[in-house]
Amino acid sequence: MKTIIEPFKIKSVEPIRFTSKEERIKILKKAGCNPFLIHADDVLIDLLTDSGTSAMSAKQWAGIMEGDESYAGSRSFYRFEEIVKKITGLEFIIPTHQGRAAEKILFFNVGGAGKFIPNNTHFDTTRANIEFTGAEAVDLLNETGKKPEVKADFKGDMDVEKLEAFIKEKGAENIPLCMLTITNNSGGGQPVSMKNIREVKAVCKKYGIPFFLDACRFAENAYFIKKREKGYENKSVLQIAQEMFSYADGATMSAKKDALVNIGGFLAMNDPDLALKCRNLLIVTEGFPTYGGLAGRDLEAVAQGLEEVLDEHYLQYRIRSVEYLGEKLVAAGIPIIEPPGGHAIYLDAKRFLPDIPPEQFPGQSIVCQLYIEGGIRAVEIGSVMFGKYDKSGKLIPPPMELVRLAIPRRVYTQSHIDYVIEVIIEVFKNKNSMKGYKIIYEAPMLRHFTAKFEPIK
Ligand code: P70
Repeated sequence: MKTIIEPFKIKSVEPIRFTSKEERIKILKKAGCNPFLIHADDVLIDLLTDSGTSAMSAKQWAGIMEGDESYAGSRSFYRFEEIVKKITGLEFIIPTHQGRAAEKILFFNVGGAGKFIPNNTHFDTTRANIEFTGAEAVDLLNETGKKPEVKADFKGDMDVEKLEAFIKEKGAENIPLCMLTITNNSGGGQPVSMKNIREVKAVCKKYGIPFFLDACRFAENAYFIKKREKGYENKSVLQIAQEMFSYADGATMSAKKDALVNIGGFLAMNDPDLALKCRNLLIVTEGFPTYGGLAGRDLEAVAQGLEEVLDEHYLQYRIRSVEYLGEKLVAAGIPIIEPPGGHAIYLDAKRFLPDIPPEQFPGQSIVCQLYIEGGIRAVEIGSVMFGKYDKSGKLIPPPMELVRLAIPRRVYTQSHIDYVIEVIIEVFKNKNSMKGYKIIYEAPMLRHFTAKFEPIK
């Protein structure tokens, strides 16, 4: 087979700024060793997130001009609503400015003290929005999904037996809804199988619990199903996505991922009473229900992006380019979550730096070194992002210590990725000189965004 190429040509370019290693050491120190606090102009290759960082297509930019900015009943809203309905089959489509706004509106209405929300793995904002209402966010990932070194097709699957046991233990009346995050971001961008979606739905149905998808990366998940699950090889990605959503009673989506836009999201559901409550809250906090905190042009770009993301040449290139990065790192002996996920490669910091314990944040150490060595910005997904403290103030670490290299959609070429590979190999070679870190400032919630660190002497 020939090389899988980028299925686009480049019409507009944006220069990136080169800095010296000495400059980067100073920049990082000034930013409290937290890449979230570095100016983007000081970053050479930005793999902080695949969220809101996509390159839009010429048609999306044309849509920006076409956008209808009417306050109520905008034409762009109806185009957006039509495509979201076509993909999800859901009845009530509520635009929001991004994923967490959809989460806030949903959980404000269904959450609260004494309630539990299960998921394969909640992402940070979902967990935070649930906990903010006093409810508990519970992760019920299958055991294989927690083992970075074990290769399996659907490491994002929920443990269905655990789900049923959990419902029996807590009582269905205390579980206002159950979620599945597709693909499972905190667990390595791993897909969820159609079989698992069906089984989770069956358990939810048995106990009368609504089932929601966190659908940020639904198209990437659908493509993995096409490639890996028997019976789906000849279906289109659209058909697979439609089947996935056919089991759902609702969905939240950050359009900043698989809708290929820089801002946007939605909340969708079939329950008219819940939709009414959500729309009423939307009006108070986000905007009128036909724009939900977005401009008409943003809705137009989302609608166009949702059409483009289902193109199988695009998805083949997308999944292959992430896999390419993963393959080269594995060949160099660098520990990553295998197999590669859909939107990112996750370095396994526990195996990368076995001598630095979770209390000294091995993932943060790698993140800092990648920046110093090559101007690459990555993000820690481990004890910094998900660590909790017990009553005595001791860290309770999450199951994995990871560093995520998220690949923005349609932004970097193969030579950018080759450079990233060279830098990671260089850092890995010199890993014995790397230090642990300590936190010198942290906020009470979502601390990773603003925390400050210092290397341990
Ligand atoms: C990411 C961003 C956002 C997200 C998600 C899932 C599965 C909901 C949301 C919220 C967040 C992030 C993390 C680190 C650095 C920068 C940004 N994920 N559900 O990169 O959506 O951001 O639109 O409110 O992944 O994974 P939104």
